[in-house]
Amino acid sequence: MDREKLLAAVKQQVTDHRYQHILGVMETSIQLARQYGANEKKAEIAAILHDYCKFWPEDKLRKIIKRTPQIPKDLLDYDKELWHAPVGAEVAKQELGIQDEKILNAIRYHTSGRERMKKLEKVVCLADYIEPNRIFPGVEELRELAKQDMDAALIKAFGNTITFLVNRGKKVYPLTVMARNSLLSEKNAIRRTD
Ligand code: DGI
Ligand code: FE
Ligand code: FE
Repeated sequence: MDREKLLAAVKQQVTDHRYQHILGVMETSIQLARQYGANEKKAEIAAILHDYCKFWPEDKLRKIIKRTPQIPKDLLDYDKELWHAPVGAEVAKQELGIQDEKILNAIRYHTSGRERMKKLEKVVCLADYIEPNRIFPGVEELRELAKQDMDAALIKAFGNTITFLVNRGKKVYPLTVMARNSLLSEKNAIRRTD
């Protein structure tokens, strides 16, 4: 499917407000992909589809997680806000014909992150935090950092999310902690070879 068809398909799944967010993530993903050398076309497709299942009922998401061998079951023990990402990747593959594993992984990990994230995954995950419609304390700082250093911006973004969850007494999904640790290790490795 081309961009227009995918956009039309997504529009039917989400609210107008969420659709504006998706257009913002799409534009920001293309910019970040261009700046940091990821595939712009793949970034665009992953961004368009990243929140496809955002408003699917909790029960429907739970059922798909339970019956899909590729989706880790431990997700069910964590915040349901995490669920739309891996389910979105599955639906993109089964219903929208997306075969490219890099695109599917960018959708799959856009919320949780993961260890050793690929460039396309970083692009969509960071774009999701900083797209122009996002308003939260510290977003301007993240936008500035994203222009200088994508990894540093993601470390800050995951740090903010982890702090937010801890301050509310909520669990943190291990992949998010691993994503941040892994980005910090990548940075240290670069510094050690200086
Ligand atoms: O779908 P969006 O609202 O555009 O953004 P998202 O997919 O990044 O966000 C989902 C929400 O998930 C975010 O507000 C924080 C929440 N959340 C709950 N538990 C976790 C979590 N996010 C991460 N990264 N890790 C968690 O363990
Ligand atoms: Fe999302
Ligand atoms: Fe999003």
